[in-house]
Amino acid sequence: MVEKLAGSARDKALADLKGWAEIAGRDAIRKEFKFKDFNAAFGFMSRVALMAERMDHHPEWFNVYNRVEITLATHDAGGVSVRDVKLAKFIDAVA
Ligand code: H2B
Repeated sequence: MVEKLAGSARDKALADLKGWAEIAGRDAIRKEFKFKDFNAAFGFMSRVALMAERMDHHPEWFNVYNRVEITLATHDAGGVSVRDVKLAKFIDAVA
């Protein structure tokens, strides 16, 4: 089972991520993405969805037209783990 990140390992991992913010009152990270239109937003979501399935690690997300809000947390660990950091980096690479 994956452990949630803590201490200096957590600080270092989160410092590597650009634009991802910790959520108040919950151990999770969040970022908002804006695209040209719905087609671009949904194309992005499709690429993330395929990777999420491959990783068996899934985002919590909300889409309205060209805007996608993504929250990442590892439910099995009750917080942010290396899996979230890995998925966040993939998401940033395809955005
Ligand atoms: N996604 C996320 N974000 N956290 C999890 O703990 C998780 C998941 N667990 N996707 C996976 C699926 C688990 O429920 C299945 C049974 O492997």
